[in-house]
Parts: sequence; C-alpha cells; structure tokens
Amino acid sequence: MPTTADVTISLSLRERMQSARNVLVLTGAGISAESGVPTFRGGGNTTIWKGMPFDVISSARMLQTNLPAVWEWFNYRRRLLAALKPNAGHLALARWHDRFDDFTLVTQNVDNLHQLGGSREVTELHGNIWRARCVECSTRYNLFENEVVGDFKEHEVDESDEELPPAPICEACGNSLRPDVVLFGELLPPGVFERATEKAQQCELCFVVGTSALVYPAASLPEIAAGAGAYIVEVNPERTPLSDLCDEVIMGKAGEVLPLL
Ligand code: BJW
Ligand code: ZN
Repeated sequence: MPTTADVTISLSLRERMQSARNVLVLTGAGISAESGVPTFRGGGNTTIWKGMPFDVISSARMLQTNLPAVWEWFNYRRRLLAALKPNAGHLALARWHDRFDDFTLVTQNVDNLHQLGGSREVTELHGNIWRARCVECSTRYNLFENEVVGDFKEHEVDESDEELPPAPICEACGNSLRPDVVLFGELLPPGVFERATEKAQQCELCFVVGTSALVYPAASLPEIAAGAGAYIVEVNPERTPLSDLCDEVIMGKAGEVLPLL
C-alpha cells in the first residue's frame, strides 16, 4: 500500500479523481484542527475538561446525571467556535459538490464549519453544536450566533464550585433542553446512518479525512465502501486503525492536502 509522505498526489489518484462520478468523504475533527478547533484525540492526547475526559462529559450517562455540566461544556465549546472560520480543507470540499455527479459529505463533526465553508447537504452523523432539542418533545432550537432562545442564555465558564445554572427550558412543553448532538452510548439520528451506508455502498472513491476512526458506527463507513469495491484514501498526519484498509494513505494536513486534489 503506497504511503505518500511528501504530500504529492499519485497519478492513479489524479486519474481516479478525474473519472469518478460517485464520491463520498467522511470527515472528523482533524479537518477543523487548522481552524483552531481542538481534536478529541491525536498526538497521544485526549481532551480533558475540568478533570473529565471528553468521553465522560460527552456521554449519555452524564446527560442523565448532570445535564447542567453537559450544557456548560457545550457552551464553552460554542464560545470557542464562534470566533473560528472554515479552513482551506473545508473550502476545497465545498467545491467538490459541483465537481462530481454524486458527491456525499458525511461528517462526524458538530462544529458547522463545513456549512460555513459553503458545503450544502452535509450529512451530520453526530448532530450540530448550534442546535438544542427538548429531551421530551424533541422540539429543536437554533443557537446560532449566541442567539438567546427561550430561557437559554450563554453563561460564563465558571471555574469556582458555585452551582451551575440549570439547563434551558423548552418553550413548547417546559421540559429541559439538551445539546442536539450524539453523545457516547446514544443512537445516531434515525435514518442518517442508513442513508450514509447506502452512499458508501455506491461510491467509487471514498476519502477518510481527519478522523482517528475509533468511533463506531462512523468508522464502519469506509469499511463498507471498501467492501463494496471503492478505492479508499485516507488524509491524516497520523496513521489510524483504518490505514491498512486504505488503498492510499496521504500523511498530511487536510488543509494542505485537499486543495491539491
Ligand atoms: C488531522 C489534522 C489535520 C489532526 N488534518 N487530520 C463497537 C465496539 C465498541 C464500542 C462501540 C462499538 N460500536 C459503538 C460503540 C460505542 C461507541 C464507540 O464507538 N466507542 C468507541 C470509542 C469504542 N459509539 C457510540 O456510542 C455511538 N453510538 C452507538 O453506537 O449507538 C449504539 C450503541 C449504544 C450503546 C452502546 C453501544 C452501541 C455514538 C458515538 C457518538 C460520538 N460522539 C462524539 C461526541 C459528540 C459530541 C461532542 O462533540 O462532544 O463525537 S465522541 C467524539 O469522537 C465526537 C467525534 O465526532 C468522534 C470521532 O472523533 P474524530 O472526529 O475521529 O476525532 P479524533 O479527535 O478522535 O481524531 C482526530 C484525527 O484528526 C486524528 O487522527 C488526528 O491525527 C487527525 N488530525 N490534525 C487531518 N490538520
Ligand atoms: Zn419540549
């Protein structure tokens, strides 16, 4: 399996890019790293927030036991994101919508940067950090641009032991709102993974960009594409558990590699 360490694009891949009609891209946190969004894992590190690994605070269990803490973690992340912009990797993929007859962009990211970069029809496997939904009636709320929604207000991150503000309340039914993201131990939104699977089975060329490929079911999409005969290309400065399955591994940053393609 060729590994392109100096970020030159193989002739075979160039030719495939020219002839492909049906292309699927799966992205992860790494594509947003060059925008300044911290990744969850990578480089031997795991994101820790207030002493909690992210898979503890971003979990179904934490939602049940401490919803205000979950809100605080997501408020903190939204505040970080508000100042960040899509990078050359997001912008390159946005152009691919017009380049291929059938282009599917599937992201595990909740940061909305693909959409801000001009991508349309983004399949969001893990939801979107700029939405909230009611735990009871599932009414959805838009949190864009720090908009105040219902009782929801942004709260400063408080390092003290003071009691956290309660979760915001649903205007429709009075129950609590939660971030509209998929936490560990939760099911993906109905139908979303099924549609992505269908596209993975149909694509000729599949790119896996900036994901550690550790989280399922997202990481199974390139496996499904490979099983159906697609040519798989990974773009990541580090190898992942999927690297051996790939036909080509381009070891580089998404913002540098994708514009070259
Ligand atoms: C660059 C770069 C640059 C750096 N350019 N690259 C099978 C076995 C065991 C467990 C399971 C299983 N199937 C399912 C599970 C349970 C679990 C799971 O997968 N666990 C594994 C960790 C073992 N999955 C789930 O719980 C899922 N639900 C589910 O399966 O439901 C059924 C079920 C229910 C109950 C029990 C069992 C099954 C839901 C998963 C939801 C994941 N949610 C999160 C948090 C979202 C909210 C939030 O934002 O906080 O989603 S977790 C976190 O990881 C986030 C990400 O979308 C996801 C993936 O991470 P990603 O994108 O790969 O980022 P990193 O940081 O890991 O990697 C970054 C990469 O970028 C690195 O490789 C860098 O090298 C690279 N990079 N700079 C390109 N410039
Ligand atoms: Zn409600």
